[in-house]
Amino acid sequence: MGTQMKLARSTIYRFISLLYRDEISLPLLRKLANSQVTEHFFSKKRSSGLPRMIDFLQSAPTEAVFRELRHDYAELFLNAGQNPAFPYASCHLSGEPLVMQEPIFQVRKIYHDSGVHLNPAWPDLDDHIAVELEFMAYLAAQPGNEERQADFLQNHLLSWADKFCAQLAALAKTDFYKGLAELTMAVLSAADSALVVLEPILAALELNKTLVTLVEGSAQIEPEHVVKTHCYICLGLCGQEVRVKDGVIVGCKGLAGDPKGGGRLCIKGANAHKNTYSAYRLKTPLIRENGRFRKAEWDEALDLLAAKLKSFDPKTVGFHQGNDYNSWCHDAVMAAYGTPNKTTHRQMCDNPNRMANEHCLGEKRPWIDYAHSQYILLFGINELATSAGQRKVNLLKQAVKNGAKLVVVDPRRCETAQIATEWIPIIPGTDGAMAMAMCHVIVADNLHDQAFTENWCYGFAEFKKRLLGEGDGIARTPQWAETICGVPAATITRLAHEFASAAPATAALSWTGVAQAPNATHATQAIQALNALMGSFDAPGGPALVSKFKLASAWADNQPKPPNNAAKFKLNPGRLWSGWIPAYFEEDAQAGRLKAMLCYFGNPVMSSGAEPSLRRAMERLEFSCAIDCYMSNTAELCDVVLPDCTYLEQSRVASDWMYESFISLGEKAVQPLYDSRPVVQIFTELAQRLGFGEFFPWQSEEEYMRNQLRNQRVTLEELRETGYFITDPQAFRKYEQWGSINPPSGYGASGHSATSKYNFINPVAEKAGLNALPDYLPPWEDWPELRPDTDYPLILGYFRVLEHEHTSTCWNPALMNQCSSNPVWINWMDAKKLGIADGDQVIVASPWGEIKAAAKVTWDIRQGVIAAAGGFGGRYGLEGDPKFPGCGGFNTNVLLPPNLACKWSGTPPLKYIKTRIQKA
Ligand SMILES: Nc1nc2c(c(=O)[nH]1)N[C@H]1C(S)=C(S)[C@@H](COP(=O)(O)OP(=O)(O)OC[C@H]3O[C@@H](n4cnc5c(=O)[nH]c(N)nc54)[C@H](O)[C@@H]3O)O[C@H]1N2
Ligand SMILES: Nc1nc2c(c(=O)[nH]1)N[C@H]1C(S)=C(S)[C@@H](COP(=O)(O)OP(=O)(O)OC[C@H]3O[C@@H](n4cnc5c(=O)[nH]c(N)nc54)[C@H](O)[C@@H]3O)O[C@H]1N2
Ligand code: SF4
Ligand SMILES: [Mo]
Repeated sequence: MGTQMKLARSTIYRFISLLYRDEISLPLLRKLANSQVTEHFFSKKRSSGLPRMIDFLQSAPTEAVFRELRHDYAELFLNAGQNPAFPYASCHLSGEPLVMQEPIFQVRKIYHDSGVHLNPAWPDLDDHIAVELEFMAYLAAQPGNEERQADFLQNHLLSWADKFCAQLAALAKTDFYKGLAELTMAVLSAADSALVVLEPILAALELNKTLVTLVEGSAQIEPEHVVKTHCYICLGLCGQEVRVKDGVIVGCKGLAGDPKGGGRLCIKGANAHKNTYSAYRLKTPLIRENGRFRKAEWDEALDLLAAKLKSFDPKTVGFHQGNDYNSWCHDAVMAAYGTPNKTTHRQMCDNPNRMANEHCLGEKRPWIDYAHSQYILLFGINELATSAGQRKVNLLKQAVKNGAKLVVVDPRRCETAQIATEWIPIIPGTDGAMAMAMCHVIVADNLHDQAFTENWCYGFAEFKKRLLGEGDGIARTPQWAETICGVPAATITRLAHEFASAAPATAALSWTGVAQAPNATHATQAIQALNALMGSFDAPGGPALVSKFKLASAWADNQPKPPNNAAKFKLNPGRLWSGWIPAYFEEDAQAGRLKAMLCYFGNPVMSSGAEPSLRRAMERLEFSCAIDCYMSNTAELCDVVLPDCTYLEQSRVASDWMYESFISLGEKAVQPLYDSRPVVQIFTELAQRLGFGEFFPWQSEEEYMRNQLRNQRVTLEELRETGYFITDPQAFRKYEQWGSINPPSGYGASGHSATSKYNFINPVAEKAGLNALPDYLPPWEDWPELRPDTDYPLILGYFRVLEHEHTSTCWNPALMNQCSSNPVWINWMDAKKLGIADGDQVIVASPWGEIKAAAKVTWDIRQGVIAAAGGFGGRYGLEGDPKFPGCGGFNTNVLLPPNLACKWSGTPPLKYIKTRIQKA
C-alpha cells in the first residue's frame, strides 16, 4: 500500500505539473472530460477541485471549451492579460513581479543535490510551479526520498504555493483553472491515503512518465563573470558591466572609462536587468482570435504575418520602428518587402529639432563640451533627468561647481534648473522669441564673431535683416520678445551680453521642451544661431561637431545585398519632412491609405499622438503585428504579437560619439528567456517567408558583428575585453582641418550641411521656397484651435522623470517603486484661485479629452502652465495590474487633438495642449 500511495502522489503531481506547463492539449481534454470522478476522498467541507474542472470540460462542446481554455491560459500564464497569475516562487516570496531572484538559486541547488536540473529545452524558469511539481513527482516516484520530499514541500513549495493558488483561483476566468488552483492546494496538503482514490482516474489518462521540465544529471554551473555592454534603456548607450551568476544577471554597474557613461549609470541603467526579469514579459508568440489572445508557435505566427503582408499592396502597409536596435536588418527586410511607409522615433520625438540642426549644422544633437564651458544656456532640455547616466551630465555638474554659469529656460523648475545659476520660467512655445531677441542684442551691439559669420556661415546678412526688422518691419528686440515669452526685456538683454562675453566657451542647446510645441523648427534655428553668432561650434566649451567612425556593412563583400523594392512615395506630405506621420494614422486608416502595420519596439497608441484617435486607427486596420517584450496599449490591439528579447539577451555593435568617436559593443549577457527571439532572427525568418531569405544569410550574431567590424582597428574579441574602442580622440575646431562643417568620408553625423558651412538659412526650406530663417512662429499659426482661450486657459505639457523611459519601464518593479504615478503639477497661485490643494483629485480637460489625476501644488512651475510626467497610462504591467493598486497614472496624449501634427516636421504638439483644470 505504501508504494502504491507514493506512486499515486507522483502521478498526481505529474498531472498537475502538466496542466501548468502548457495549455491543455485537445486529446487530454477529451480524455479528462470523460473521466468519472466522485468527491468522497476529501472531506465534505473541502473540494479537491477536480470535479469542478471536469464539470467545466463537460459544460460545452469540446472545441469551444478548448478555445476558452487557451485564452485563459494565455491571459493567466503568458502575460496576454492585465492581471496575470505569476507561477514563480520569486514573485510570491518577494511580493514583486520579478523573476530570477534568490529563490532561483535555492531551487537549483535542491535540484542539483537530488541529481536533476532544468531541461534546457523547456523554455521557462526553474522556480515555475510546473517544474517544482515535476520535481516532487520525480522524488515521489523513487524509494527513499521521503525526507527530501517532505523538506522541499514544507520549506519550499508550501512557502509560496498557497499565495499562488489563491491568486490563480481569484484571477482565472474559467472553472477549469479555478479548480486547478483548488486541486493544487488540496493535493499539496492532503495525506497520501486521501490521494489513492485519484490514482485510477489519472492512470486512465495514460500520462507520459518521462521528465519534461527536468532532466537527470547535474548541470554545468556557469562561473560568475562580467559582461561588458552598453545600456539601451533610454538609448543613451552608457557603458555597462553586467554581473552574471550561473546564467542569471545579479547586478549592473557603470563601465569604467567608457566614453559615454564615464563609469556611471542612472537608476534605470542600474535596474536594466529588471526589465529583462519583469514577470510581465511576453513569453511566446500570441495570435488574437475573437478579441482574445492565445498561444501560437513561432512558425504559425510568422507564416501568418508573412501571408498577411503578401496579401497587401506594400504601399498600404506601415512599418513602425520605434527604436533602432540592429535596425540595419529590419530596415533591409521591410525595404525588400517594399513598404515606403517606414516611420521611426523621429516624428514622435524631436523632428523640429532635427529639421533645424540636421540641415543647418549637420547633426541633430551637438552635445556641449561642458568640461570647458563658462556659460551654458539650456532651453527645454533637462540633462539631469534625461541623460542622467551620461558622462556629459557629470561634466555639467562639475562645470557648475567650478563656476560656469548655467541658465535654464523651462516653464518648470526641472532638476537641471535646480542646480542652475538662473531659472527662466518661459511661457511654453515661445522660446523662438527669446532666442531671436538675444540674437538681436548680439548683432545690434556688434558682439558677434565676425570672422566665423563671414567664413563659416551661410546667410548672415539675411539673418541680420530679419533681426533688425528690415523686410517685415518687426525688429526682434527684447521688448518685442517680452510680450510674447514673458521674460523681461532687461533680462534678455543681460543674458545676451553674458552669453557673448563668455565666447567662445559659451553654448546654447535645446531639446524636446522646444521641439514638442508646434512650429519649433525656426525656434531651434534661433537657438543654434546664438552659437553660430559667437563662433562657438567645436570650440572648447561650445557645442561639439559630431563625427562617428562608420562601421562596415553587416553583409560581407561576397554576400548579395537585398533589393530595395519600396516605391518612391510619401504618405503624408509635410513642409520639411514627409513620409508616414503617425499623428495622422486615423485619417490614413479611415481613407484606406493604411491597411496594415508591423510595429517593432514602439508604442504608437500611447506615444504618437492622440491616444483615442490612434486606438481607433489600430482598430480600423485589417491586420497588425507588434514585436515587443511586453503587452502594451498598442500590442493589445494587434492580431499577432511576437516576443522580442531585451537588449541584455541579444548583441550588436554600434558606432557612437561623446566628444570621442568610439565603437560601442552591445553584448548579450544571458540567453534569451522563454521563447523570445533576437530581432535579427525574427526579421531573418520573416524575410525567408517573404522570399528574400538568400539576402539574410547570417547563422549567428557573431557573423554580422564580425562583418561590421571588418574596417576597424579592433576585433570582436578585443571589444569584448574592453566593451568600447575609441577610434578618434576629442578634437576642437575640426572644421578647420576638414575644410567643411561636415565630417570627412568614413565618418558620419546624423545630418548634412548642403553648403558645408553653418546655415542661418535652412537650405531645405530655402529650396522649397519657404520661410528659411530662424524666427518665432506662434504655435497656433497653422492650427488656430491650438490657441489657449478663456475656456481652456492653461497649457499642459509632459516632461520626463529620471526613473522612467517613456512607456518602457512600467514593467520594472524597482523603477515603479521609485516613481509609481504622475500627478499634475500646478502653480500655487493657480491652485489657490481654483480651490485646489496638494493631493486633491482634479479633472483636466481639453477640447479633445478629459482625465482624472492627483494635483501636485508647487511653486516650481510657471503660472498658467500645468505638467505631468510622460510614460504613464499603460493598461498592462504594474499600472494595469490590480494586484499593484498604488501604481498608475494617465497619458497626457489622451488630451491631444486627433490628426494634428506640426506641418513643418510631423511632430504632434505633445507639450502644447490647451486645458482647464478643476477639483474633481
Ligand atoms: N529619464 C528619461 N530619459 C530620457 C527619456 C525618458 O523617457 N526618460 N527619453 C529620451 C528621449 S527619446 C528624449 S527625446 C530625451 C528628451 O529629453 P528632454 O528634452 O530633456 O526631456 P523632457 O523632460 O521631456 O523636456 C525637457 C524640459 O522641457 C520643459 N518644457 C516644456 N515645455 C517647454 C517650452 O515650451 N519651452 C521650454 N524651454 N521648455 C519646456 C519641460 O518642463 C522639461 O523639463 O530624453 C531621453 N532620455
Ligand atoms: N505622452 C507622451 N508622449 C510621448 C512621450 C512621452 O514621454 N509622453 N515621449 C515622446 C518621445 S520623445 C518619444 S521618443 C516617443 C517614444 O515612443 P515609443 O517609441 O513608443 O517609446 P516607448 O514608450 O518607450 O515604447 C516602446 C515600446 O517598446 C516596448 N519595449 C521595451 N523594451 C523593448 C525591447 O527590448 N524590445 C522590443 N521589441 N520592445 C521593447 C515597450 O513595451 C513599448 O511598447 O514618444 C513620444 N510621445
Ligand atoms: S542615461 Fe541611464 S537609461 Fe540612459 S543609457 Fe545611460 S544608464 Fe541607461
Ligand atoms: Mo524622444
